[in-house]
Amino acid sequence: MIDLRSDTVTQPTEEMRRVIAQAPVGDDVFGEDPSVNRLQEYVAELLGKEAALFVPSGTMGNQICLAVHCRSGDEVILEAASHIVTYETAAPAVIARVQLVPIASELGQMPVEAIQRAIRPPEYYFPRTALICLENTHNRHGGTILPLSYCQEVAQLARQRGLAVHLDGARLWNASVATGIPPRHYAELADSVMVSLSKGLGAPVGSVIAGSREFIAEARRWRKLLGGGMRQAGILAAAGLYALQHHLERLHEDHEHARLFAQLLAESALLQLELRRVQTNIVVFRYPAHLTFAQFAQACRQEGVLLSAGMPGYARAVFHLHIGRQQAIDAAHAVIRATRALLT
Ligand code: TLP
Repeated sequence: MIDLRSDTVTQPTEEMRRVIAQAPVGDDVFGEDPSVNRLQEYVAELLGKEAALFVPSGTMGNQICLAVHCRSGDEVILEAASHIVTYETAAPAVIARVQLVPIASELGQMPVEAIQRAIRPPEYYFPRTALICLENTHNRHGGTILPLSYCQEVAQLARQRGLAVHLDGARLWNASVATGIPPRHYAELADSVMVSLSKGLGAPVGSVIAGSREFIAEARRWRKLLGGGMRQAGILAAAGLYALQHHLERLHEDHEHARLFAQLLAESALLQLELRRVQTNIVVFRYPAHLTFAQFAQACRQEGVLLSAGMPGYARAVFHLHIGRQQAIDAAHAVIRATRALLT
């Protein structure tokens, strides 16, 4: 079975498992886990931030950042198909107790004028706009990269209007490897950044949030409140650090495989796909309109490929550590075979 449902499905490699087994650990709620501390320092450095905090998941990382930036009742401007809007079980309404202001976009880039219009004037009867969130790469739009110049424009607007910026950088590594722009150049445009270790990098668990020392001190309180204060978490952090040191550069292979897969689907003309969207390790494509996703996915599964659902009418294939070039080719042929069978 070729599993393209997500880059979260990767298993720790043999070497990573050895590193996990040997990781020095301590009680991280006391701040005494050397592996967690090393990872946090490493990521803070990589992102050019004062401090960083290891968190169990990207979702918790995003939610902590929202809670630290906002007071309850504040508004958060973010892209309409963003992960925070779509896949975090309305947590912003429950945890930070904020109101989301979703702005639709083409490739994950909210038009700057639309952001501008969404910022509330400072009248006492309006909600208070507190935060703008960006997602880079953008998952639902197909792993699309927010150009640095666009991020700069948004950051400048935020600064002018006294707003904070949070970057959901679950796949910032992919954006960085694809463009050659170091992660810190994206990160410096945001007040807080969440990066994942458990996606393309192939670590089993965890994300890291980064920001100012003061921000991270407050984030640590929220992490504890949410039950995310872990004890000998070094066994996880060590895997994350190993992944950053050994699996970052290879992400370009995933991008090549995604492109190859997309090109083969596009050539078949049975499936609709916009190649301009294929910028990193994700491929989103339309399946035949008369089918449900479940029907399409089942047919692909029978041909040996697992896919996940994207936006309504779209399937998603994600390339990762365990998918080689030949599997990318085989997967494309299998999806084409499944589609042909469904259409005849
Ligand atoms: N994305 C997962 C699913 O939740 C959809 C995936 O398979 O792509 N931000 C972005 C942009 C993400 O794509 C994800 C996970 C998260 C945050 C949340 O990370 P976790 O799963 O660690 O909570």
